[in-house]
Parts: sequence; C-alpha cells; structure tokens
Amino acid sequence: QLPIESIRSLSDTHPKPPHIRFQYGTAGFRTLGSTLDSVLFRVGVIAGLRSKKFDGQTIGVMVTASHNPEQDNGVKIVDPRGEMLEAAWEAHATTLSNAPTTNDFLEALDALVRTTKIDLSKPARVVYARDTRPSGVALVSALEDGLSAIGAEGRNAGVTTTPVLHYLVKAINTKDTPESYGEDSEDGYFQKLGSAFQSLVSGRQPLEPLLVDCANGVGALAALSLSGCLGGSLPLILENTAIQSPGALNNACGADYVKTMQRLPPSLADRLKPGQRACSLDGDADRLIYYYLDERGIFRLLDGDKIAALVAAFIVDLVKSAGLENEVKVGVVQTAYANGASTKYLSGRLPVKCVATGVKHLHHAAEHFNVGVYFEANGHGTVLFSPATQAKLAAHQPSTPAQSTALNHLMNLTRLINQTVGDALSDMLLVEAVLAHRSYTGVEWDSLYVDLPNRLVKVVVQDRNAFRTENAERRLVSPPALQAKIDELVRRYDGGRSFVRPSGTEDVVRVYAEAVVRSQADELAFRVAGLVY
Ligand code: NG1
Ligand code: ZN
Repeated sequence: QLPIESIRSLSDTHPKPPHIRFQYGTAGFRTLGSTLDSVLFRVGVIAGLRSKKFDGQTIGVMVTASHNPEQDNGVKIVDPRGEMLEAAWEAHATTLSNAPTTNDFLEALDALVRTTKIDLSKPARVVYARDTRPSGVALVSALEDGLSAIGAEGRNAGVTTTPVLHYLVKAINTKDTPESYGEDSEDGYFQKLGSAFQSLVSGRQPLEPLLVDCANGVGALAALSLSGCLGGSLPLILENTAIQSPGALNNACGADYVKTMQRLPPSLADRLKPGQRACSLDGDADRLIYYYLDERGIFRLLDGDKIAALVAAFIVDLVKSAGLENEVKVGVVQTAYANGASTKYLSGRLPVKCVATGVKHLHHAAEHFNVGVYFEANGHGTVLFSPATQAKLAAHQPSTPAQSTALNHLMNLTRLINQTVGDALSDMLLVEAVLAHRSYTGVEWDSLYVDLPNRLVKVVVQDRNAFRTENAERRLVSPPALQAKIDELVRRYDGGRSFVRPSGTEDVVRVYAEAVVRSQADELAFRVAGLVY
C-alpha cells in the first residue's frame, strides 16, 4: 500500500502551480527555479518508487540547470548503473508532475504502481546533490519532503557536479561486488582520476599550466579538489570561480558561451597568453570546450568534435600498439551538429555513426562498439569500453615491452574516463594525457583538420512541435515542403549544409548551417531561419 496519508499531507504543502505544464525532456525537468517546488517534491516520490522497482538499489537525483542562466533550475533522475532515466519513466515523470491536485497525484501514483508492478514493501534509497544555484537550497528541501513522504532513505551528497552524482550512484550500487566502480565519495572519485592520470603521464615532459574557466559554478569547487589529487602533474589555473556572486553563473563565461559565441570569455582576455591552452566547463561541469589564442592573438576553438578526433585516434594507436587491433574495434558517435570537417576526418579512419541530439542517444549507440567514443560538438561526451573489451584487456598477455606499456595505458584510460556520463574534469585529464603523449600544443591538435565555418541560431516559433525530423534529425518531414526549400537554398552555397530541429530543452527551433566561407555560413543560417520563422 502507498503511504497515502503521509504523501497527502506533504503534497499539500507543495502544490502544483496552475497553468504551468512541466515536461521531463532530454535534460530532465528544466525551467525557472522559482516554479519547480512541486516538481521536486514529486520527483522525490518518483525516485523512491524507482528505487523500489529496482529492489532497493540506489537511484540518483541531480538538481541543476547546467549551462542555463542562474535563475533557471532543473532536476534529473539517474538510474542504478549511473545512467539516464529510462525513457518510459520520463513519460511517467511528466504525467505525475502535471497532476493538478494532490488527489490527482495520488491517483496517478497508484496507476504507476499497478502498471509497472512495483512491490511497495521493498526498501527505497536515493542519493542526491545540487549545483551552486541559489534556488537549489529550497528545491532540495522539497525533494527531501518527497523522499520522506514515500519513506525513502536519502543520502545528501551536497553541492557537487552532475558527473560526480552519476559516479556515486554506480559506486554505491557496485559496492562490495566484483564490479566495484570505486569508493562511493567525491574524494574517492577524484583520487581514482588523479592516480590514473599520474600513471598515464609519468615519465613525460611536465605539462604547461592549463587555464580553467569554471563558469562561476560548481566546477570551481570540483576542480580545486581534483587538483589536490594530481600530485603536481598538471598545474591548473582556476578562473571564474565566483560561486557566491549573484548572477555570475554562466554569465559571459563557461563552455556554452564559448561554443555558441565562438569567442573567449571577456574575463580571460588579459589572462591567456598566445599559445597557452585554456578550457571552459559549464555550470554543472559535464561539458568541456578547449581553446587558445594563435600567434596573432586570434581565438581558436577546440570543441567536442576536436576532442573526439584527438581521443579516438589516440585510442586506435594504443590498441594497435597493444597488439589488439583485430579484437578491439573503436567507433565514434556524433550528432548532426558535428562539424562536417570532423566527420570527414574521422570517417576516413574509423566507423562513425550519427544519431539524434541528446546524450542518451549517443551513449546507447556508443555501447554497440568495443570502444565507443562519443562527443557532442558542445563538449559533452565520454568514451565507453564495453564489459567484454575490459575483460579482454585484463586477460591479454602482451608479447613485447611495447605491447605491455600500451596495454597499461589502455587500462589506465578505463579508470580515468567516467563510463557513466560525460565529465568535463575527467575529459580534461583525458585530453591533457593525450596531448602529453603526442607532445602536442593546441596548435598541433587544432591542425588535425580545419573546421568548416558554422553558425547556430535559435528561432522562436509559434509551435515547435510542428517541426518533425527524420534521419537522425538531419531532415524535416514537417511542416510540409519546408525541407525542399532548405535543400534549394543549401545547393547555392559551396560546401553548404543546414538542418532545422526543435530544441528538446528550450521552446525554440534551432537552425544550424555550415559552408566553406564564414560569411556564407552566416548567410545560409539566417536565410534558413527566415524560412522557418
Ligand atoms: P537541445 O536544446 O535539444 O538542442 C541541448 C544541446 C544538446 C544537449 C542538450 C542537453 C545543442 C545544439 N543542443 O539540446 O546537445 O547537450 O541541450 O543539455 O548543443
Ligand atoms: Zn551541463
């Protein structure tokens, strides 16, 4: 039986605001923080039920709105293996969050328990965390009310990054098992990353200091803890660490700003010396964008596609050096936003798959490779080593010292890389390890291929649901005839490519365009936007 009275009395203190429709989208619930009280309460109850469904395994809840402005907030649920919530439950979460009254909420809960056959006598455990947004404090206490309403045991992981929360979920659920993922604490995670990184770079030329733009968010705290676990192997210069300054979060800084504006955060203008590497995290530290100033002081972007190219080529070489090239196949997963030049570069070397936007899709596609490298152009991604591949690495008997070294590096990569979700800090160490091995500066890395100039614009439309796509979102099927008009325009641009899709996180339609010449990419984007409007 559902604890109806306890849910009822607490639910009444977290009423759903009328006239707002919530949606569990690609990044969970995400909107103005001040409207999310009832959603957090209900997510607490849902997470408790989800845990019961998994026989008391721990479920994660992360309170964040990532790269969005400070006044926004959001919440997402993490499944027992540290992965995103299963799609069917996204729909349940949407339904439950929109029940107008407490009675409707109780009825919907009852229906969920029956249709998904939840055994309510099972225990429920939930670990939760938040980013540095001021609205997070009250939202966490609404979440805690939801947990106590359903009788779930809560563990507060405090203020930390999204990927740390994912890690904790997996570490807690594998604790004391042969698959143990590591110690279930933030410090345990950073120790694990730090030791894998130090093994990977030991004996190499020491790395030049790296400038890290922390977006004035939780990444500032995490990067500081991490740097304490690196044993001086990588000096970090932390910038934009003002987590207490109202309005500073993601404001004119952070990975999303740098990628979208294709420019340096103004706050770094006097900080970055030509040739020096720098990177930006986003507000919950799961996205990473690199950049540098060339010898003329011109800003050069090293985005998620460049990270994928750097990392995939490195892993392919290690696999070959370890004598495993016939047994371990490396593949790359991208979305339509990947720069055309990156797709060309990669597909000449490896299998490359294109999937719909959203980490979930990339992650699932990457699981089909022995080693799946996935990065969104915006800097969100990671590398997955399949369980069979990890077993193969562990069992492989190297026949030369060179094979043994390469094998060791591969094993350290499996420890350095967060296998549950993209992590800006783990990815940063990955990039730095590859640069150290290759003796690359930003310039050499950048020259793997030359990006096609591109432009991404948002268009506010009456109804973004009128826009439906096919072929991994590269073509529109509706509104009718619009795709034919886009095709007609694209044909007129040298190296032109453009596509239109509805955003899953904002009430807009996105238009992407690229072409051989900068001005043409801009023009194409704005003309396609004109067709959409
Ligand atoms: P939408 O709003 O669906 O385009 C954005 C990003 C995605 C992904 C999600 C989740 C772009 C063009 N889109 O999705 O890649 O990161 O947010 O955060 O960058
Ligand atoms: Zn993020």
